[in-house]
Amino acid sequence: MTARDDIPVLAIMGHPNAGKSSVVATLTENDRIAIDKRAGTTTTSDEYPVVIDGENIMVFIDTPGFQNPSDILEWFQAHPDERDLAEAFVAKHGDDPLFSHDCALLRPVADGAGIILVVDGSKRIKEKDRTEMELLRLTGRPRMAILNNLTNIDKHMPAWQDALNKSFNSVREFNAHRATYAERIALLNALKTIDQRWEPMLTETVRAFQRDWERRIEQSAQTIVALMHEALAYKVTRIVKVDDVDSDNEREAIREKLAEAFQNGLRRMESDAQKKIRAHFHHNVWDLPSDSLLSKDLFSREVGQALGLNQRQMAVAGAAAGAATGGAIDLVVGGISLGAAALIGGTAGGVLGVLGGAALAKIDIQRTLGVERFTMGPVTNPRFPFVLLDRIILYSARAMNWSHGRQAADEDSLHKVPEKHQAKKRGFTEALSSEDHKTLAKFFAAARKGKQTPHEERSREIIEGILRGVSRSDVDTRVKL
Ligand SMILES: Nc1nc2c(ncn2[C@@H]2O[C@H](COP(=O)(O)OP(=O)(O)OP(=O)(O)O)[C@@H](O)[C@H]2O)c(=O)[nH]1
Ligand SMILES: [Mg+2]
Repeated sequence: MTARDDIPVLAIMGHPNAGKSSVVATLTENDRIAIDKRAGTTTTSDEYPVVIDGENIMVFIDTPGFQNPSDILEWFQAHPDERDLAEAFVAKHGDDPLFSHDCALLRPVADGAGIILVVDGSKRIKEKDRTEMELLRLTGRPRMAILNNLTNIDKHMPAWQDALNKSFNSVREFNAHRATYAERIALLNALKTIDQRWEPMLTETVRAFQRDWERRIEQSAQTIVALMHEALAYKVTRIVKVDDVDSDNEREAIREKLAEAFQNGLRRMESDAQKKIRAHFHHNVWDLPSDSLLSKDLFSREVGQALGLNQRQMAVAGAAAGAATGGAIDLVVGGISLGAAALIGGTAGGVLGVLGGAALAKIDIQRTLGVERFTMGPVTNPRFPFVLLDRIILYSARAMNWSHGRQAADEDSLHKVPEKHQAKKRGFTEALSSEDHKTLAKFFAAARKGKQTPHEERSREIIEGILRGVSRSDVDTRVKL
């Protein structure tokens, strides 16, 4: 069997700059692999295992591009009696500095790896390509070809399909920059067909991938539920000597600072949860364009308008969760009457977008023993939790669907959503049933009071359901990222 210790080993081969390292990075979810627009980036054959539960379940070997494929092919053709041409070639030339590049390239194959040839399907086929295909065919190893369409020119694709079909057991289109989880699984499944003997082993590998993905979804849903708990029960307190607040201006300044601290606390919680989600999906490189909804302030108008429930949905969900979350806002707190603007604090303009005019939380002022105790929180605004939830799901969708081979590349950016599509897109929570809205609203209401509720379990399931939907290939969430 052409595998090491019963796990599949595949060498990724092809022209310099065909996108080999990008394919390896995407398949192994490793965004630290060197990828560059200049040819000749990879100079040695490097192994990248896929590790699940501390165990290697599969190995990909990134190789340098072919330099002199015709030399290798000539040697292969001149030695028709060799049983294993790659092995024989390396055995013969391993010590010869003139062939060091060719040997670096062929060694993984000589050692038994299967082959994935990566070609740039947007370019015309050249003689050198045919030479590479033929020499890989002659190795006799199980082999698949990947058409990685680098520039979206597809007029050459049929010719590639024809040529590759003659020498490869399987030919697939796979875009290293756009591939989703579902497409990665489809590719692994297709690898089963390149050699029947690999089937049982690959079936196990695919299962391990699926289990791991499912676990990440569960972990992410847990991270999200924990964020909702923390954010909704959050309070900030400032204690000030009565003598230091002897004017309305001073009191107002304290309220503003408190509101600012409250918002910052929520921003920090969101960002901590984002870091966790990023880690669940193995992202180290993380660059967002400035026009992404994820780059905007949590309390900005854009975020408030794009995410969360609409007014009608909000009314239904709020009613189900009781008056506490239904939007009834007690403007008289601690005996001091406060206008809505005062409740919101100094950044009223920004906050209004998210909150639809209602305060984020109440400020309570208590006077005892010569001090005034200003407390803001917990969140009373009924819309805010839905906005926060939508945004962390949006973040998760990006983490789940952003391929690791893409790294920070932003050509043909999916972020630049044309205006005409923007209005049609709905937030994730908006698309749920009103039953689910009610369940979530009840969970949020309990979380505000720091209480447990059976609605939490169901809410976690709802969130898991959304995340599962996001990683299905037939759901195009990318436009929203
Ligand atoms: N648009 C687009 N660009 C891609 C895709 N795959 C790779 N690239 C780009 O193509 C260039 C070369 O990618 P690499 O993965 O470094 O190619 P390579 O075959 O490993 O190159 P060498 O190591 O130099 O042989 C980089 O600029 C990548 O960002 C793709 O699917 N779409
Ligand atoms: Mg490379």
